[in-house]
Amino acid sequence: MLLSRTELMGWGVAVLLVCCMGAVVAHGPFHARFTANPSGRTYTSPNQASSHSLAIYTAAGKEIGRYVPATLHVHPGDSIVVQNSSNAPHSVTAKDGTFNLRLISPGGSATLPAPTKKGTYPYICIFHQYMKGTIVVQ
Ligand SMILES: [Cu+2]
Repeated sequence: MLLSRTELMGWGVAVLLVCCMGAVVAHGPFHARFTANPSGRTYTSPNQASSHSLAIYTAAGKEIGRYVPATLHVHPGDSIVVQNSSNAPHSVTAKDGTFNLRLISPGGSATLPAPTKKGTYPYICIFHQYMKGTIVVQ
């Protein structure tokens, strides 16, 4: 059967699309996610870094925000996902300079690697210095 030029182009585009999708499935992030843990171990075993959540909410009756939980306990090298659920930009800035998430937009999030050294790390928001929290690495 003879195909018109338009039909040939249509087939060409279709084949190209299928190839691209194949490449994404075989080599893309989805594939990596399913094969990164072939041993079947869970991500919560004690030797692996775990993830913690730190939220920033608008404080009731106040204009800006507060960290929840105010004191977060983690292990060295864990990751801390900071979700800004308030109405203003904030930072998570260690008083001793160990870490500094400079700016998290309202509705945005950012990941802070926990310090590798055990200790107590008080932090503030550089925009609203009365906002205080503490990360305890133990
Ligand atoms: Cu702030």
